[in-house]
Amino acid sequence: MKTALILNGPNLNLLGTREPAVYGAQTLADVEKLCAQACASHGFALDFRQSNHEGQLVDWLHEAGRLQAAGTLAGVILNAGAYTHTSVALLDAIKGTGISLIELHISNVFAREAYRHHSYISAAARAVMCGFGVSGYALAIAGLADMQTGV
Ligand code: CA2
Repeated sequence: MKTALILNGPNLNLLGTREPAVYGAQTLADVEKLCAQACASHGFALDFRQSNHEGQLVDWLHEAGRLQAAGTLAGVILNAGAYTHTSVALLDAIKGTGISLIELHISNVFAREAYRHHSYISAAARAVMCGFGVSGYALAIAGLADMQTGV
């Protein structure tokens, strides 16, 4: 069974506590449960993580590169939070490892402030998901399953 690695960046630990109009009322623990259900129905093991630290996310992307090379990783779903819009380091890590990665955003970043319209991640992502609320995590897991079969 391959693993779906789901990485969440800064402030996503605050989900469900503030800004429900933008991010919904579900907590990150709720999102992890939703992802566990979606992974179970697609035959993936789930590895779900969150960090507020850019370097930690870089280290996890490097780890993902090693797991992909070993054949045990289905792919990475990354909600890099605000680092999406600032981090060349994350872009370099994704490019440098060659991992198969889906960029994810809960909100529709293109309907928000102009500084959220540019992503450093997108250039190295296989796919981008945004604006579906936390359901986007389950949709991205379904997309990752399709990618395994070349759909
Ligand atoms: O829509 C998304 O998923 C974002 O990646 C979320 C980031 C934001 O900087 C991106 O532009 C879009 C922010 C995550 C912070 O989440 C919070 C949740 C509840 C309360 C406060 C922050």
